[in-house]
Amino acid sequence: MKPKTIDLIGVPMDSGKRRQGCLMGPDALRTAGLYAALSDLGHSVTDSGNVTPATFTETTGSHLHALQETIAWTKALSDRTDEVSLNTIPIFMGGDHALALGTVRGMANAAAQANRPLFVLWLDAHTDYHTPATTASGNLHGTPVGYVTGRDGFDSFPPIDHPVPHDQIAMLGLRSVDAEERAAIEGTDVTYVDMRHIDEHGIAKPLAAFLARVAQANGLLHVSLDVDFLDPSVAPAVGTTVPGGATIREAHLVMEMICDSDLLSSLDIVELNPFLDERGRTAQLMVDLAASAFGRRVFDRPTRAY
Ligand code: 6HN
Ligand code: MN
Ligand code: MN
Ligand code: MN
Repeated sequence: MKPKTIDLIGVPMDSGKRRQGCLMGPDALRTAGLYAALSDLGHSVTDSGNVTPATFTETTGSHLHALQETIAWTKALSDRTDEVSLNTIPIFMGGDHALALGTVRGMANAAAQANRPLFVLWLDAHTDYHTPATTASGNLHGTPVGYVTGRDGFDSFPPIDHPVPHDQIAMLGLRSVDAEERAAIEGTDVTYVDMRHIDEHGIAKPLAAFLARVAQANGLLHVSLDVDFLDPSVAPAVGTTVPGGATIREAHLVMEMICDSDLLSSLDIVELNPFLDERGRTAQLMVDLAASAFGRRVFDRPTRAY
């Protein structure tokens, strides 16, 4: 892979759900050596520090948790993402998955500016396709895909000027989908790949097909990596553990294929809760996965015939 310019952007956002701790995520990724892992691969890396939201006043009486704070973060993050040059690859170090309301909205604006389609690869146990009206938990980290596709009900959030078309989204790793999400998403062209499909057919096939579509369309590719994509036995530092997730090797293969495609334009690493980690192993795994997406290999070339 040719050397890239990478911008590490810390997003200590914790408002997307009630269980706290993701605000420590950016510093855990820094401590686990994200900067060095990427610069050792020959890339030009900058750590731009952390984003902060504007001040907000929380309203009470809503079934939505920390609504105003999440709106403030969404504004700050989409403004920050609007600014990124498409010659730079931002890595958003979360923070919980509600940060994707802002990062994907911002990338959709940047893509529209450049007259290119934005594709989104969602690596998650969950579809995160709720709206403020359908979420039973009231946790807005369950809503970013609903928001960026332009679903109704996000009234006080920044308007979605460039909705991401459903057929430009692929979800891998699904195994916990609420009834309302399922009913809504089944009628769309989202490529949703659940764990049963991965068990039966492998993870490479659906991913290769999606990456081929991105390349064909000269698209930008935003990847949103939720820690709970992985099985909790190997990635315990997350509040929303769901057994039966991707293995370490499946996750590395995904990242290696993303690297080979040379299509990656932005990356979220989300839901890392260092308070729940075991001796930093989840933070370390996330750093290693990021390194795989940027060219870390055992060998550069396949073995010769044997
Ligand atoms: N995530 N569907 C559940 C809810 O509360 O709406 C879980 C959401 C998980 C959110 O994966 O970032
Ligand atoms: Mn803007
Ligand atoms: Mn998620
Ligand atoms: Mn999840």
